[in-house]
Amino acid sequence: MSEASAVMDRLSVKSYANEQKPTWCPGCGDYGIMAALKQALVSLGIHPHQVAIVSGIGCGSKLPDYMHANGYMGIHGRPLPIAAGIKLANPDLTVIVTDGDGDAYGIGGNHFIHAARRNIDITHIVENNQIYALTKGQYSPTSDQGFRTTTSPWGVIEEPMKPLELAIVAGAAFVARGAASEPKHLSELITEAVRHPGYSLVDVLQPCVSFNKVNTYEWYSERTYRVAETGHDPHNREAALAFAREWGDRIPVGVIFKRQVTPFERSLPGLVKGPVTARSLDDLGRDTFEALKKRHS
Ligand SMILES: Cc1ncc(C[n+]2csc(CCOP(=O)(O)OP(=O)(O)O)c2C)c(N)n1
Ligand code: SF4
Repeated sequence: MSEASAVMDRLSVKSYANEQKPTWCPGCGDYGIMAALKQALVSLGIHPHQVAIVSGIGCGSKLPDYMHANGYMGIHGRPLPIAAGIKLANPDLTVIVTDGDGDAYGIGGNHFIHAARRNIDITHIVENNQIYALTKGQYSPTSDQGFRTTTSPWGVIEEPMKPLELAIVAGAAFVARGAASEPKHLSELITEAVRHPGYSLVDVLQPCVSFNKVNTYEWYSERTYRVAETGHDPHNREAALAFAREWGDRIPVGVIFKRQVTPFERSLPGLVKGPVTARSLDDLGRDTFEALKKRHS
């Protein structure tokens, strides 16, 4: 074994470290999420060149910058379509999206629904702090009713979105919730999510210590309980929907729902012969290729 490949084989969380110093506030829940993600990738035996981490815009969306791996920061709300393109071009790559609740469920809400429906094999980790943090504390789609913020000085009027319920109803293959304060449990959830074929959502309770003084570490820990300890079978859709709707005094964490699907890319006729990036243009026939090029130029 060469020295280079021996180094490659010594996979540890340090393999994912880079020189960038996070600009996250001390105590931000995003640190725990990044630690959990690194640990999950190590547990899965995935090397930095075998993964692409895609994000949008927001505090949580800075994560790809802080990891030594392929990464792409897109525009606000658009990481899912970017991740879909990356996965379709490179089906062997592990593709992970990390973004905030505003990015995922607000401006990116339509992409969220269709990612769940389409079931391309990607894992979506939502850093859900129930606030728009990067833009300094406006209410988000998951902010609780009555929550006072800069854009809701008299309290949020509408009911919050229930992302787990929406993901299940839209067709997601795997739906889980974790907590940034429990990185070991969270890394187990991410590991299972990455292994599960199709679109996998891991919604994470992520305290924002600067702009959300209500949904704090204490607030979450007083309410969360492990759904596995209730004997829940995540294949039971009706039971899963009931857990997905539960929010308030008790908040379930763990694998809420899963079902077997054939990921979209495995049924795509254009990919039957393998990734297009790995095929010769001559596969198409030189005349057909030139005719297509002419027609579209
Ligand atoms: C098209 C567009 N609209 C609005 C913004 C401004 N903006 C930047 S981040 C952000 C919200 C971020 O909130 P969230 O996704 O919940 O992430 P967090 O910062 O809380 O991690 C907004 C509205 C933008 N950058 N682009
Ligand atoms: S503002 Fe909130 S979400 Fe952003 S880095 Fe600070 S604690 Fe984290």
